[in-house]
Amino acid sequence: MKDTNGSGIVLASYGRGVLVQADGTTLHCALKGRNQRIVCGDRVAWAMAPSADGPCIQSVEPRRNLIERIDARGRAEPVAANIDRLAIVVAVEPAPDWFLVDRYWAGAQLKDIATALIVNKQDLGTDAIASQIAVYRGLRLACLEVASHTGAGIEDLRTELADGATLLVGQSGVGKSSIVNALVPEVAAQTAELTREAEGRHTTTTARWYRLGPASAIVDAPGVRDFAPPASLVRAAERGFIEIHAQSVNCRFKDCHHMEEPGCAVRTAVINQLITARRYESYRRLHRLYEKLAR
Ligand SMILES: Nc1nc2c(ncn2[C@@H]2O[C@H](COP(=O)(O)OP(=O)(O)O)[C@@H](O)[C@H]2O)c(=O)[nH]1
Ligand SMILES: [Mg+2]
Ligand SMILES: [Zn+2]
Repeated sequence: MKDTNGSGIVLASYGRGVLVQADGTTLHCALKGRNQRIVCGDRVAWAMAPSADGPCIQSVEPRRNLIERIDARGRAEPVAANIDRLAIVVAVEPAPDWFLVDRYWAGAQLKDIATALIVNKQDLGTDAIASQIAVYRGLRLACLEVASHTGAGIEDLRTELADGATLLVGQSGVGKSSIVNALVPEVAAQTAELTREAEGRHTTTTARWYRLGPASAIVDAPGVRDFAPPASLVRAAERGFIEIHAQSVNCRFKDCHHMEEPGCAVRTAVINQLITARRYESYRRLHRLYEKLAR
């Protein structure tokens, strides 16, 4: 007999329903109401609803965290829940937007999520970006070089991601989906098919959750450029920049924003090249963005 209820994890959300990985099977589940907002990574309970002609979501477990992106109108839009690690993907081609990398890292820091940098397309060489990668290594950010096309570094990456759920972010074209394909080819093909069926042609920006191992998963999240900061931290962008946060204890004013204030130890550190000017510029941009969001 077929199960009439159970629990599972949401692989993708497509507006009118969600794709759920239940025990040994994958189900399309309808949402209970219009206001039920469910994202990939959510743990849910489902049941066959007599009124509906298929399984329906009954409840959602409390989330450990929720990653939200900022949409074009400046509003927070949920992307994925229960994330343990952010993996920022870059490549020599397309040329990296380092401000974007800094904002991703800062967004993760503000949510207490571990971060790693994946340098993909190693087969094309990495000379053009080596100096910037050295900056991140110097700041103790884990950096892994891989090539999803040749398989180079993929087994090391698998080991690195063996625990918990990792959210992949990065510019379009850096190879996020190719990395998922290199790690879990069968799962990737199956999930793509199942979500295509349900989504139709329109949605290309839905995050998708792929099981990696018994206790791990990888989430491909296209179209994420800025994370919504936790409201409580809107005025503390500096916590996303470890080297700026470290210098801030020496600023004259305790609530220094490191913008124009006199006696700012952060600006002195930039002049003395203890903080790279580019990272400081990233901080200033993020600070302005958060101020705009707070208004
Ligand atoms: N040379 C090279 N190209 C790659 C590699 N990984 C992905 N690509 C190419 O980069 C392009 C974008 O890949 P895709 O996975 O769609 O990127 P996404 O937009 O980040 O998901 C495609 O043309 C891939 O074939 C790699 O390791 N080496
Ligand atoms: Mg993709
Ligand atoms: Zn300061």
